[in-house]
Amino acid sequence: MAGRHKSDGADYGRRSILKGGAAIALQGTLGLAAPAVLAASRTIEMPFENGQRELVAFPQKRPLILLTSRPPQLETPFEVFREGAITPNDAFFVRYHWSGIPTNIDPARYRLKIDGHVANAMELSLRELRKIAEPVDLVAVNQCSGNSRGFFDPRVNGGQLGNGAMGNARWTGIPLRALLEKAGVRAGAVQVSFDGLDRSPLETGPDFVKALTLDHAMDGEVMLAWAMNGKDLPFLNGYPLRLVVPGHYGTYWVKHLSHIQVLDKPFDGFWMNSAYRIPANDCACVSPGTAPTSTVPIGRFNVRSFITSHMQDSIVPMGQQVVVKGIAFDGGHGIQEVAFSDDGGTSWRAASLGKDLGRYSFREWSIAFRPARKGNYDLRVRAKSRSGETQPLTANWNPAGYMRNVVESTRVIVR
Ligand SMILES: Nc1nc2c(c(=O)[nH]1)N[C@H]1C(S)=C(S)[C@@H](COP(=O)(O)O)O[C@H]1N2
Ligand SMILES: [Mo]
Repeated sequence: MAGRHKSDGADYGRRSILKGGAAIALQGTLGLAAPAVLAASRTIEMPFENGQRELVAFPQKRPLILLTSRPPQLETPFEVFREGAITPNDAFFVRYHWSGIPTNIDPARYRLKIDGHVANAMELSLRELRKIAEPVDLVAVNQCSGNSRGFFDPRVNGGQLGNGAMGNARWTGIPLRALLEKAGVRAGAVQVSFDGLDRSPLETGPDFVKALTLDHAMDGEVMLAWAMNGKDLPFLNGYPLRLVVPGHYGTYWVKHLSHIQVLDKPFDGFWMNSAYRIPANDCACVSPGTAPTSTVPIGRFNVRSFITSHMQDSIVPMGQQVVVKGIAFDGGHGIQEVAFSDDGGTSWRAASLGKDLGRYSFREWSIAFRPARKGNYDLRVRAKSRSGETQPLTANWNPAGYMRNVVESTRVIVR
């Protein structure tokens, strides 16, 4: 599960954060100029081979697990999920594909363009956009398709992520539907595409553009969001505006949104046609080491659950009651039940569910655990969604390392 911290003795973390804080006094400026911002404070060991990572504080972020710095790709240290059901903005993971990310956005000059198969093509300022509809709030998990990829066996290419490429936040914005209605979708429209301000540094690199079916885009739940947990979006999470696609993998949650196009034929760009595709079967899986014969674009999350109160090899006192806690979520049906096992999955009992923040949110759970003997215990949790979907006991495999949701095992040591 989550890694262990190792101090390298030099505590640059605090200085980095202060420098970062000063550099981003202006909300719309990333402030990556100061090299000290990138000073590593600690390292962390992910529990798989070649898992050593630096913890680095980028602007507006506490030290996070560094995958790459150009573009910034940062994973949330798993311990953060102990802080509660909402992931703090400064700890929320960051994922980009191209290094050509915006570093300075003037909110007064920012415009969102909507055109294509519409009656009224428009360019809207943030102020105009906010006036289109009453703001809505939704708590929803954002999770990268490749979250937990580092655990795949056999190993697969791509960012070697632990379980921290996910986060849960309260998003504020307007329904995408309101904008589409204002623009007037014309008969014959089938899809809507979304582009942000980032670009490939190479001319040959395909721009990061994603598409949704028109029905999905019009479902009233997909949001144009400008706030996260009551604050402006952190720059690296898509300031000043991003798409929120509840229950769907992060790849669709386009950041620094700049251009929405209504299409009268299916979008055929690289990031829909070649990337982010899964085997076209129920488990989105193939036998390890083989290639799927047909694929479809990735869609909704499968169901997952985690223990957050106890890390691998935590010490638990014998004969005393401790409370084991964690989180569960799925692609939008909501969590029906979370089963807990302290014997490696031989016997299970139901955990209590915490406050319901909505069917797209992390759902907290907890259960009492009183170990009667000394030694190692293999703790497991298995969530079931309201649609009856549950987690597999052995991991599914696919070549891109997407959608891992095997029942996790956390070993604790009772003394
Ligand atoms: N503009 C832009 N938006 C993007 C991406 C990107 O590369 N560029 N990556 C997507 C992917 S794959 C993920 S997982 C999410 C991650 O959101 P976050 O960086 O706010 O955590 O952003 C999505 N939106
Ligand atoms: Mo992603």
